[in-house]
Amino acid sequence: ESNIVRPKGYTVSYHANPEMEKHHFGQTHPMKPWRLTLTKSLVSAYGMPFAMDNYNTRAATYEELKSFHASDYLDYLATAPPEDQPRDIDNPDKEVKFNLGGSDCPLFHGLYDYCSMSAGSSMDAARKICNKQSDIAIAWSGGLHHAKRSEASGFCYINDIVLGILQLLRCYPRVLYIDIDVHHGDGVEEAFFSTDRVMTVSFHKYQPEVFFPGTGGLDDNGPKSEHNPGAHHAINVPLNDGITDEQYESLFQGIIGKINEHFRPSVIALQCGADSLAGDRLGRFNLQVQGHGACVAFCKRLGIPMIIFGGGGYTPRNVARAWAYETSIAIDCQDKIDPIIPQHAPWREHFIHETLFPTLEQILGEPRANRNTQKRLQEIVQHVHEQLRFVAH
Ligand code: VJV
Ligand code: CA
Ligand code: ZN
Repeated sequence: ESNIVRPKGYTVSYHANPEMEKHHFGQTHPMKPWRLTLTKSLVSAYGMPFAMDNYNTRAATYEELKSFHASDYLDYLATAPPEDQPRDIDNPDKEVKFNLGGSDCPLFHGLYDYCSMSAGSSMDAARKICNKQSDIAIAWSGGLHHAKRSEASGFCYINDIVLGILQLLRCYPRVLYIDIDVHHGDGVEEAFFSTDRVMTVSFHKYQPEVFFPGTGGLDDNGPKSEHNPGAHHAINVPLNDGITDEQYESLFQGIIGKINEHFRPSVIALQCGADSLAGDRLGRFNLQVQGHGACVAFCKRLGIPMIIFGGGGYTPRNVARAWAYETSIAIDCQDKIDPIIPQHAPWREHFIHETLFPTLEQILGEPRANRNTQKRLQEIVQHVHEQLRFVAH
């Protein structure tokens, strides 16, 4: 597509390691690394790589991973026998301790390579932002927001976001982390609980006991002790099933706009989990590609350097649509691309409906009931604005 050209005045970079996509969590596991291949094929079919710097990234080293993770955890991750191998009789307690080997976080072949490739792409993106070689750096293979220092959780083993933000903190005073995955970004929130240099904001479905991970209530704003500079720097936006584009956009703009004024971030880290889209296998929202993308567009208009991560997303054709559209927003060609998916796009048959923007009726047949009242959404915005009175920079 010759109409896709480099944006004027700023640089967008795309960071990926094609080896990562070849890993499998298991036949019916919801996480399918292959969705990254589908995303890249759409991005390429639209000619978008011509408008970006494309980096084939290396895996993160053990030392790089150690800037957040504990070495006993990394050692076990690197050496644990895959599920179909004989069990490790010397370490019966380690799988339990590190939450490895259950159905959410299986020990699959090449696990350590997969993890270090995801982290490598995200860290490369962060470094290009630090060096000012890039203004918007895209790492769709990252966004694994549940991983803890010494524990795997919710399909996440290595927290590439925390590693990326630690890079950014070397060169920028304040980082705003925004998470639009349908799940709470608990791992990132916890990692930066005690600093006022990172503000974390997660929008998610919240229904403790029923929906993973069960944290991220409205009043969860960071430990409230006297001497904790990180108090009030965790913002949570707990939502119910069925939220629509219109509601989500107004909530996002009301909250992120205000946070931008008060916190004055020097850089944004945006996790774009696509499981908040309608029709996701695990998600419960009614967002369309347009509404999801509007969050990216809003952040871009703030005119601050930005890293864009992937995250969840369990209906691969919808993940690829959203992330391809969001790539087009980054390079400012969203109004030039044809909504009809190009004839020559590989795997075009996966995109039933053949458009980047299927309607809710096309996606769901019958839309999911919306359990979010305007009154509750206004209370949430009110609460966030009150938190921000404690935040001054
Ligand atoms: O709800 C949970 C934990 C359980 C224990 C494990 N069983 C399978 C499910 C209930 C309490 N885990 C969540 C984890 C969601 C992780 C989301 C990750 C992200 O999008 O935020 C970022 C990448 C959960 N929900 C659904 C499943 N697990 C699930 C796991 C499976 C599965 C079906 C559903 C694992 C294997 C197989 N099917 C074959
Ligand atoms: Ca979230
Ligand atoms: Zn998720």
